Amino acid sequence: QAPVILSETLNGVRTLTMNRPDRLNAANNALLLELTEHFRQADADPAVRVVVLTGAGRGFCAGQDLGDVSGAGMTFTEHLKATYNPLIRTIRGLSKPVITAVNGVAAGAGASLALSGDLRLWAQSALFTEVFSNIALIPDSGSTWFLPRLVGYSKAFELMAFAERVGADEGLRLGLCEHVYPDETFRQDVQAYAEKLAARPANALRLTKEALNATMNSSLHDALELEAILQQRAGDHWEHQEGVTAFKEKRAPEFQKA
Ligand code: T3D
Repeated sequence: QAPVILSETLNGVRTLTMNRPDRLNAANNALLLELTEHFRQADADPAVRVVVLTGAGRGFCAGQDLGDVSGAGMTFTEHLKATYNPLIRTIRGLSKPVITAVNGVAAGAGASLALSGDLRLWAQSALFTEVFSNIALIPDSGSTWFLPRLVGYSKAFELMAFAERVGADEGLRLGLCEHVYPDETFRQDVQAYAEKLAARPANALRLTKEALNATMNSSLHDALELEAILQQRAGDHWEHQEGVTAFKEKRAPEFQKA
């Protein structure tokens, strides 16, 4: 049987591919648990500087596998707490940047996954839909947190209430993704972008993520306090010295040392 998650690493970029293409990579328990484990492994592996999440075939992820709603006899609450919630927390808490590379349809919890990346890259044929209300469920796996922060409360509610389908051009306009690339070159474009990110200072980006995630819920006062603490940790790191030295020597900094 084919693995539900494919993993490959190239030039510091680990690409995790959800691999149930005949179901548009709809998520069953095996996919969710294995994906979480792959993210944890990538976090612990010093060879990995950036993680990319994408889907095999024409879909990114069609959300919960509807042949297996709420997963093997669990209540919805139990299921979310055992599978989706740890996955989303792991992605957002990862000490390395995560790129969600949305190659096709991202529906339901698949839309939440698409939003969960630090950076979101879409193929021209990407399609985003908070499809939950079509089956009279509420958006989960972080959508109620991510989406209003990107598009505002009322637009988020509209997308959720009507399960509207958002294509790449509108997704870019709404800020659901940072860049859209042609389908034909999508994988190469994502890899090139990820390699550029991998060349940035890893320690500083880890601390930047920590600060950004904390500020999502904090006051300006708290954000300033935390910045002051994390800046010390960035400034004490060799990367900072390299950046300053490179500036003075009028050369590009080298952050990606073996
Ligand atoms: O605890 C809990 O369990 C609650 C958690 C809930 C989280 C959620 O994600 S709820 C939302 C679940 N997802 C959906 O409701 C999406 C259902 N799918 C669709 O609406 C459409 O398939 C899409 C909009 C995603 C794509 O449409 P289209 O026309 O491009 O493709 P299609 O023909 O509908 O689908 C292709 C195949 O994938 C098809 O199988 P077939 O006929 O070729 O054998 C279809 O049944 C299958 N598929 C698509 N989505 C799912 C799925 N199979 C199982 N589960 C799916 N979610």
